[in-house]
Amino acid sequence: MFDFLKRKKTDTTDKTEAEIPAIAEVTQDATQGDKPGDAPASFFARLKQGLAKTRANLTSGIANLFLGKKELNVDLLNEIEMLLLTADVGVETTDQLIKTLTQKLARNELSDAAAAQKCLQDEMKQILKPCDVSLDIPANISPYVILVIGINGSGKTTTIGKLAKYYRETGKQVMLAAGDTFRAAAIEQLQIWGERNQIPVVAQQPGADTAAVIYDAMEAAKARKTDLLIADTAGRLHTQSNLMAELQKVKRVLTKLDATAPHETLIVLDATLGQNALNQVKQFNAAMKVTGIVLTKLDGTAKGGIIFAIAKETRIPIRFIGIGEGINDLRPFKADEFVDALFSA
Ligand SMILES: Nc1nc2c(ncn2[C@@H]2O[C@H](COP(=O)(O)OP(=O)(O)O)[C@@H](O)[C@H]2O)c(=O)[nH]1
Ligand SMILES: [Mg+2]
Repeated sequence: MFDFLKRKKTDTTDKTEAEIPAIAEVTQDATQGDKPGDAPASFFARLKQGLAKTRANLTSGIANLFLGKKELNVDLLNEIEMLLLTADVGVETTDQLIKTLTQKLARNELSDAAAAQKCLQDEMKQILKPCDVSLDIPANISPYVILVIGINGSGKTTTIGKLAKYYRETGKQVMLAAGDTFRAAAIEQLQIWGERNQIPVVAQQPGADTAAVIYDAMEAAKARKTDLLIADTAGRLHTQSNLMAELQKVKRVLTKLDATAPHETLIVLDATLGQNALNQVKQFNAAMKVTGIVLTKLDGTAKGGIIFAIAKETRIPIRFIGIGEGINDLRPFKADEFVDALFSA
């Protein structure tokens, strides 16, 4: 699909599904990262490339609209509005953006198309800014517990692998808890990831009680004086009240060992789901008080505009964004960088 994905895929041909049959989705590359000397493109370039579909739809469309138009008028604004809605920016957020443009137009503050585009860009940054809050692990909480939630397939387990590596590189000692006991493959997926990266994984048999697994992991993390414990969970459909009950139970048992745990309840959302991703965060938040968001799969979608709707409607910090399956494809979210990549030619 994209060049950087193609390159990574061919790098993994010597060790693939045959060796790890239960978890075809985890490639060697996804768990181990780039080979030494395999200089990855800068993250901005990869972000830009990852956002290609959203950009083609949204910002290139807007740029084309502006191209050659000397006159900014209501018709033009209507067309911009359509493009924003198509990219899943959402009705509320689109209204705000169009309103600002309309007002500035009426006050003759937009001299030309370039000024209008700049205005739109600035306004989009303002919408994302409140959610640009990084997840730093304080030294005085040990273990710091990140509880990872979200529906099946959103990218939880993959994201946990990437996060473990990310935080280990910042000097933290990391432990993982295989709390998705619903499928055997989910436990193995996390264990294989841990083995390859020398990160301990606490796991029990499939079908074991999730809260018990995570409680055990917390005890082990305390005993070993681990800095960071990241707990995976099952993601059966959020409409099932038993899932919410299970997650609430996890929270309850954690507080027995540390009244302030979990310190971060991190939801992983699949950007390709567009508006549905927004609905998910609202529903999980109602039951679990979500404190952070990871938005994955921005590389595979033209619906990347959903990030604006999520930011405006939830105001929950967007901690990381995922733009591919490789280890280097998850990065802390930066509002300015995101909008610049979206508009960059
Ligand atoms: N293209 C792309 N794929 C991703 C990204 N994050 C995760 N995935 C893929 O999504 C699929 C489901 O991921 P998984 O971690 O098993 O989801 P879980 O069920 O929530 O644990 C896997 O094939 C991952 O490689 C991303 O940012 N971009
Ligand atoms: Mg999983």
